[in-house]
Parts: sequence; C-alpha cells; structure tokens
Amino acid sequence: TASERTFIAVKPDGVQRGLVGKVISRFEERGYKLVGLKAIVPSKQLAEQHYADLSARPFFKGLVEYMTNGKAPVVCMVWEGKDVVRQGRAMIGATNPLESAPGTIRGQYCVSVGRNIIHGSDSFESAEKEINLWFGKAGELIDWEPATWGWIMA
Ligand code: DAT
Ligand code: MG
Repeated sequence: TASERTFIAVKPDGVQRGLVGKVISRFEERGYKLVGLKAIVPSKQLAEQHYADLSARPFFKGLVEYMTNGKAPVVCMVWEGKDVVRQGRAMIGATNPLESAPGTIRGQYCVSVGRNIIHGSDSFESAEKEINLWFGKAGELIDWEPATWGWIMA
C-alpha cells in the first residue's frame, strides 16, 4: 500500500565499509520517505529477538555475535511508501550475494552471506514486528509529508 513501512538496517560490516550513505541515497532517490533513523549497538537479546526464526540454524550464534560486538553500530531505518516492503527486498537483492543480481545493493557491495551488509523486512508482518522491536519508543518515528510526495506517489 501507499503508506506501508519497512525496517531497513545497515549491518556493522556495511557501516565499517562506509556504505550507509549509499544505502540511504538509493531509498531516497527511489522516492521513499525516511521516517526513522538511528545508530545503535544492539543488545544480544535484541539481535536474538530480531533473528528469532533462525535460532536453530548453525550460523545463529555467529550472526548474533557479529551484529552485537560493537565493532560498529547497526544503522536502523524505517522507510515508507508504495510497496516499500517488497521493493525494499528487491533493491537489496538475494540473501546470498552469489545469487544477488548485479545492481542490487548486495549484488553491488558484498560477496559473503555472512557479511551481506544490509537487512530488510521480508513481509508486511515482519516489518511491523521489526519496527516495533527496533523503534519501540514513542516519538522515534516521524510523520511528515515530503514536498515531492504528490509527484511520486500516484
Ligand atoms: P535475509 O537477510 O535476506 O532476510 P535470512 O532472513 O534468511 O536472510 O537470514 C538472515 C541473515 O542471516 C542473512 O542476511 C545472513 C545470515 N545468514 C543466512 N544464511 C546464512 C548462512 N547460510 N551462513 C551464514 N549466514 C547466513
Ligand atoms: Mg530475513
């Protein structure tokens, strides 16, 4: 829908590599609206909740370690606009960079599944869950209308 929102996060490897601006630019230039933004070192509990559905996988422990070790923050964002959940996933590309199409974010900036630089919600339901998890505090998300909105959303 036109007002749907998704949770996008640049992971610590993406932050270390200076890719935050490029990620933001892609979503801005596509026509989406930034409604929340912050850098945090997540607690182990937050990362485990975020990846709860992967808790049985062999890479889970390493994944949580890499997200939480504080060698760089996670840069968390909420983007809003038409079909942004599905479009966000398409812009990010496949989980394994070997399968991410060239031109997608992962297809352009990374080569390892364990260092794939960015997260994006995979469904409307996960978006809602993840936005609440990472931006749960009141006032962290801003309702505003870009002056260009009517020229982008139809
Ligand atoms: P996505 O991030 O595309 O939603 P996912 O939810 O299946 O993918 O997995 C979450 C993250 O876990 C993924 O971005 C990187 C890591 N991961 C997934 N599969 C992995 C694997 N086989 N080895 C190492 N890390 C993996
Ligand atoms: Mg996922």
